[in-house]
Amino acid sequence: MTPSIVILTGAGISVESGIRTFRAADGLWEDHRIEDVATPEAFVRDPWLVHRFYNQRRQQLFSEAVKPNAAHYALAKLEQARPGEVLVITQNIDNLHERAGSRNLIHMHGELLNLRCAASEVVYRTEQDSMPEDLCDCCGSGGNLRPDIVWFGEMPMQMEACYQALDSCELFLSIGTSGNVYPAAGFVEVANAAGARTVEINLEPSRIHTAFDEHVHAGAGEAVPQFVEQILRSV
Ligand code: BV8
Repeated sequence: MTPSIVILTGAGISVESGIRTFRAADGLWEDHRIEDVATPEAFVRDPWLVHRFYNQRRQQLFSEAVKPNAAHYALAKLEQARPGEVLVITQNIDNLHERAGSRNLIHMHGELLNLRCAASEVVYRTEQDSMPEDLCDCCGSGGNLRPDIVWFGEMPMQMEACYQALDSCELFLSIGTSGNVYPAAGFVEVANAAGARTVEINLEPSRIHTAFDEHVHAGAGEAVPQFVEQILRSV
């Protein structure tokens, strides 16, 4: 059953869970532009810096202060109420959607809790810090493990599944994304071409707000549960 409701989420849905957005950090981390830390070239240039960047963000997930918020729970409730009809595609690499109960979920930019062997492509689940010299079980040597994250200039994950769902959806909901990063920022045009109703829920108009039929400019924690109730009250 192809989902009739496709939901794209970005860093804004996790703000009320205590995770900073890219733009709020002015795109900077330890005085590095995010685009300079989250690239394959950065990893070759300074693997310790890049591992540290992701170790810090991974450890945040285990802090008492970081947990799913009402927006994550509302999307999980919608999926449970409409089995098979809802797909969440998240740009986020945190695990808040899963912890809230979402199951039909694509992490198009990868996951903080996964490492990948660059040689064998084997993916390893981890909650620990990673270091460049870590050995991987598949090769038994060091230096091949990297965050299983899509960096700038790399192809996002499961794009065929994303486009297949977008091509036939009836409702496309974009939540908490500035519309700066492609190909995610182009999803609304695919949904428009499929004749879907397109809605943007974001604190402020995104860079691509004119592409949407409807807009709700408010915090996700308040706006998403309300929007989900509206859907559940309709047919
Ligand atoms: C690709 C993982 C091609 C990493 C991320 C030059 C060279 C190479 C590529 C490019 C280039 N120029 C352009 C590109 C394309 C590039 C791109 O789009 N760059 C941008 C900067 C111009 N894209 C890529 O490189 C992509 N790959 O093009 O591959 C290719 C083709 C064929 C074969 C091979 C390759 C890959 C992009 C993925 C990069 N990885 N994440 C990591 O996380 O460390 S992207 C990263 O930034 C996030 O995942 C997220 O996607 C993005 C940040 O965007 P948002 O989620 O929107 O977050 P942001 O902070 O921007 O906005 C938050 C919004 O929330 C704000 O609007 C705010 O108002 C709102 N908000 C705040 N609080 C709330 C709220 N809303 C609601 N409620 C609240 N409470």
